[in-house]
Amino acid sequence: MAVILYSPASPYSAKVRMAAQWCGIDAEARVVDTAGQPAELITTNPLGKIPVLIGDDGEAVFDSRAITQHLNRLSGGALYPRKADKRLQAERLEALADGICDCLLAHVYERRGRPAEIVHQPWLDKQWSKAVRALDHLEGNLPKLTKKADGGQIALRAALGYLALRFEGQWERGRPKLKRWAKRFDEKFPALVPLLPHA
Ligand SMILES: N[C@@H](CCC(=O)N[C@@H](CS)C(=O)NCC(=O)O)C(=O)O
Repeated sequence: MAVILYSPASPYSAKVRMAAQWCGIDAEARVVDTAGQPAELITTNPLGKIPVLIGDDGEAVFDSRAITQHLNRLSGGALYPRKADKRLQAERLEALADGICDCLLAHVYERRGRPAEIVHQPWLDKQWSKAVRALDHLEGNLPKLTKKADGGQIALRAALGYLALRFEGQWERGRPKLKRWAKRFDEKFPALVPLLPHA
């Protein structure tokens, strides 16, 4: 059986686990502690980052967008629309959602990884301002929730899950549509909810 190396709080991991579930692809989800850079992680992804998908044949796939494309191929196209314009929309939404996560992670790592006296506030502000701009863009250009989930919608839901986990109370005000969008996603796709980022 395939294996996904992941951590419960990781938004990119949540995205690929949700995507695998959506595609009907069985994979053993195995928690790894990236801080320890265990052999299982660095031998499959020299960057020491999660998620990593290890196939039945032992072949490792990373990063999360390579994994979602791989899952799409394995499932015969369950994750991205076939029509080029719709597919581009889904892939762009996924890039935006992952980009929000990149900024949020940079913010979290700056605070977690540095002694408090050398945390660089302008760097935190810059990362947060990018996330804010992207969230405002989404509030004004809400992605359509289609009957079938796609890689873009799943990535956005995972990113909003990460915001709820690490930035609770800091992003919701002024973005009621985005909040409602997450609720509607959960109602439509309840099987994916347990895979959202959690502590
Ligand atoms: N672009 C990568 C980002 C992966 C990433 O940054 N994962 C974080 C966890 S959410 C990680 O492994 N951090 C540990 C590290 O950078 O050493 C992807 O989409 O998979």
